[in-house]
Amino acid sequence: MLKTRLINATLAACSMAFALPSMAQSIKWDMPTAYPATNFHTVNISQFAKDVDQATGGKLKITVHSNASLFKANEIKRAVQGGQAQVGEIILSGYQNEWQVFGADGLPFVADSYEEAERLYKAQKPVLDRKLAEQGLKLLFSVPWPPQGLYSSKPVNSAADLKGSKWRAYSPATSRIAELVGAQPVTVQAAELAQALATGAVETNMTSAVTGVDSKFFDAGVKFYYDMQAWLPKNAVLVNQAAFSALDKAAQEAVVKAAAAAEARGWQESKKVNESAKATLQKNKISIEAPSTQLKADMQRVGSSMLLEWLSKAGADGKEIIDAFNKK
Ligand code: PCA
Repeated sequence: MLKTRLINATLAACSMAFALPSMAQSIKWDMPTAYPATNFHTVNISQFAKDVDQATGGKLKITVHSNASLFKANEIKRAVQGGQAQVGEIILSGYQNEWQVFGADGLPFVADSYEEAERLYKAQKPVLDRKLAEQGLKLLFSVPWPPQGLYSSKPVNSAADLKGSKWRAYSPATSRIAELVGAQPVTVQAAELAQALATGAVETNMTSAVTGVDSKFFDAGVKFYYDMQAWLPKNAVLVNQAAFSALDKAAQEAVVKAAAAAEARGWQESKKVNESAKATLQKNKISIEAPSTQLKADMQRVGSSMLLEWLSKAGADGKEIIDAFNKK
């Protein structure tokens, strides 16, 4: 009798010892991003983290590390793959050298409106999912940057005006544009762009209106924004598959649901912020202009040769995407 009571008491104590910490403990994920806390992508991601916290009753806490503070832009994917971070945001086209398909949305004038970007995403998604699964990763959501235009401190009327300029690149494709127009490509992540412009390490670059505002291009002598609407590169939030699988079913569902909401919200925000950012550039004396016929034709020629190069490197995966995209 005494023995039974003792055993019961011991068992109870044991189960308490195991139960208590797991009740009190929440799972903590780190989430590196390469963009400033006020950028619309980061605001969207912070809302995603909040939604997950709420839906799981605080069981899954995601800490967002913005502005490349935890890992540099080009290190984030490897960090999530290796489990140093459980979840993170990358710019897909930044990783084109690893696998061509990542760069499908970084090709000039292939998908150059929100509507086309959405169709390209649909065509790209199954191929991306396949590859990421092989890498132990899962795509949670993807949101485009606003259309990419050309910034310069001097007027640019044709590609010839870009010759020899120090051209900032954020991806293999933006480097390739520089090579094709005879500029000098320098890779600079967004978090270091303001400084690179201010010191003269960078003179020209293609990015969105919103990055021009984030990095205060107007304070660094940039005077012109040619609204070329050349492509809409996407950011993607990736989760380490093993970290995701370790969650209980309810938490997994909460993450997937919050991700779907973040994706829908992000696409809407991207459109909105493009308009407000252009207004801010203008207010700060950056002249927003349509590209000249010559500049447009020159850049379209650059785009056509880049598409051919890409198709030859991207093989069957690339063909699958472009065929699906062209089907409408
Ligand atoms: N801003 C990011 C990527 C594309 C964009 O619009 C950047 O300039 O790094």
